[in-house]
Amino acid sequence: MSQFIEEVPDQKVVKSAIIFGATGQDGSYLSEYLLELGYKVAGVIRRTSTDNLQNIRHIKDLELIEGDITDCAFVTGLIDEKKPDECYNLAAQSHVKTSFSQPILTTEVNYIGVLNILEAIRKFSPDTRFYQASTSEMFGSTPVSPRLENGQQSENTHFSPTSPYAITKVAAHLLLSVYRDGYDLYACGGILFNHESPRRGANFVTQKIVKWLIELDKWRNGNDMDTIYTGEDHIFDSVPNKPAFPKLRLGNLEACRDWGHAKDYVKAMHLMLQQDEAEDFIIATGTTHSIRDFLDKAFEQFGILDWEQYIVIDPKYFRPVETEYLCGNAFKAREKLGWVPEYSFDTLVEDMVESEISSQILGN
Ligand code: NAP
Ligand code: G4F
Repeated sequence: MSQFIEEVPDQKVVKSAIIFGATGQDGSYLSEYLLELGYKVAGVIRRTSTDNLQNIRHIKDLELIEGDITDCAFVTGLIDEKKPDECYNLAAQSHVKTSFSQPILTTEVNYIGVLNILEAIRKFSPDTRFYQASTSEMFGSTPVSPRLENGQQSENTHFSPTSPYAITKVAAHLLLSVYRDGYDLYACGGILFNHESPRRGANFVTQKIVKWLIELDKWRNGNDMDTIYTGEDHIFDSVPNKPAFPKLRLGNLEACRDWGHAKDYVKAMHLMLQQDEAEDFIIATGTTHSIRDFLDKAFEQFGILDWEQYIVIDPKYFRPVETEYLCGNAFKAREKLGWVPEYSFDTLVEDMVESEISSQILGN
């Protein structure tokens, strides 16, 4: 039994969980979700010189523990001390483009970090159930057809990673079956397709677009688009002496992603650890959209239909190799976990835009 399980007054046993990567998008939603379910939750956060707590500051009852997943002594000590019922590894260098410029760091965090946790669980807390944040990026350049059934990647689709990030995730994912089969650990890989939310990091494409639109809207300040004209890199207003506004600079607009909402996806993580046997699952919406589609929908929220004139294609944002097409088949998760997403592509974009507008009004 977990050492930090406590008997609560009504005698119910409280489950315990550790979340590595608690400050991130998923870590913050998962912390909230597990606390709502009555878990005792400890979140691992990195010591930083600047604020990284914006996603979790509001969460009461989340125990914060400073540490780094690459520090074997820290990870081992933590797992040994807490012996949690469940351990979720959401910590990662999670930006695909950054993994091309920082491949060693990406490997240390995304692969060695996972080994540190698995070894600690194996040696000191073998009853702990482990969730690893695997990713659709592992499918990489899998051709759309004829290998894909219905144009969707499933648990049977082979991995063909196209970035250092994806390779670290494949390596970590392969460790899971080794620890399952070799040491009888309960270790699951959630192969999650892209999921976004108001808490998405600002340098992922969806949030980058939404945040730029909010700034454009503030700059417009009630002026309609008729009074605005565009140059090569900037947008100009007919109001005299008003500074020009920089256009939105993006890379590849043709790539397709299966975008869901992080709030739906953290529920699937939890479900995966409640099964009789540990298995890997695809978590996805089953629909895919290009970056162009996202631009259509996001600009439409601001009444702008001709978004092309506000965009600059900048080679800086292209990757050396691109994952062009992702669309997931979550049939197994639906059947075995009973998991069905609540958000659609449209409601996801609306939530991101509306939340950003509200947080601007509230000054958060
Ligand atoms: P995220 O917002 O970038 O969060 C990553 C978290 O990892 C942050 O809390 C970060 O801390 C922490 N971290 C980074 N390096 C660390 C280290 N050395 N030690 C300890 N913590 C460290 O990512 P996310 O979108 O929530 O994704 C969660 C996980 O799912 C990641 O593993 C990601 O690769 C994977 N994934 C994401 C998606 C998606 O679409 N979101 C899809 C599939 C898989 P700081 O706040 O201090 O930076
Ligand atoms: O938003 P992105 O950076 O996400 P990406 O590369 O798909 O990775 C995310 O999803 C993965 C799951 O499939 C996770 F494993 C990973 O941790 C992360 O959460 O880019 C999405 C697409 C790419 O095709 C990229 O080339 O948008 C394209 N893009 C076009 N312009 C851009 C930009 N991406 C970014 N970040 N910035 C741009 O300016």
